[in-house]
Amino acid sequence: MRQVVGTPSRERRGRARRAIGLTAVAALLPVVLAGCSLDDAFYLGWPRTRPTDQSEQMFDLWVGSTIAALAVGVVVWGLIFWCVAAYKKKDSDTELPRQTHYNLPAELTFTALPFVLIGILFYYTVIVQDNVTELSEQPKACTEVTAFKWNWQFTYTDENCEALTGADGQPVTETGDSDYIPIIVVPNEDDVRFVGNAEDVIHSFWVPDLLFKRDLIPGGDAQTTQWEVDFNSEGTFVGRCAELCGAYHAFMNFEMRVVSPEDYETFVNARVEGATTPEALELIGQDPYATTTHPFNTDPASGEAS
Ligand SMILES: [Cu+2]
Repeated sequence: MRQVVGTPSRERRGRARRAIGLTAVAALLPVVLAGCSLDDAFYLGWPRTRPTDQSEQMFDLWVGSTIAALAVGVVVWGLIFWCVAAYKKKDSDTELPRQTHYNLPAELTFTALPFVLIGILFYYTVIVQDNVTELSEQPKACTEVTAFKWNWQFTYTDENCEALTGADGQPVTETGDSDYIPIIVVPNEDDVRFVGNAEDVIHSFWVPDLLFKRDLIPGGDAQTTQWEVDFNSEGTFVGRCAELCGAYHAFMNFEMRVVSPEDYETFVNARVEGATTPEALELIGQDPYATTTHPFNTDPASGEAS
């Protein structure tokens, strides 16, 4: 026998209000406890600056997916709470209500709808992923990235990714050590390529603002990996190793400077002619040393490394 839903009692309304209040507090707690502003909460941990076209596309994909997931969530939560409220067992209920198992149209809908949603997400993911992994026929600039325990070496190259030779007859490189954060300078242009390798164990090139990381796997040419980005703004960004590679993995930082193409040209020419990185950076009006991170003392005796 189907029961007619009666007018909720005052007590029940009070309980509902308390439940809504508790839900609101629970939703706000993470924001308050994490010490974030409401503005930060809506960024969901993503960096504010996204200096490449690829990072903008990835951010848009994430925001779109989150909104779609929230919309599905609101519908599901709405249906759950509606059922709980509308079909709650009342004292006057003496029989089970009408049972509606095996409703074929409803079950077909619930099966087909997720496939449609997954299909839409898959479609946009593939488009963005293709753009992120795409390589141009001819990059506008190229740099070699070599990771080793526990630092980075960058080798400046021409547009064909052939190492540039300096005044001393050696490749023009930038190498970090325990006292020096290496700085990689790149032009604010489209199609800037990186050619990555690892010397010893697996490392991972990661610039959080680019929303991009790529594992660097030892194994010589067979494991060489390449990626490209289209920069859309200048700036200074911290870089890190994103693969747990050993004792000083966490200290394996570098800095990326995105400068105008003219400054990049001036910088690279100065390096080829024998200037050090700090000297060449000062020549283009940049800070000579890293500003986003600093060297860590890796001497265990100092106590700072732990
Ligand atoms: Cu590493």
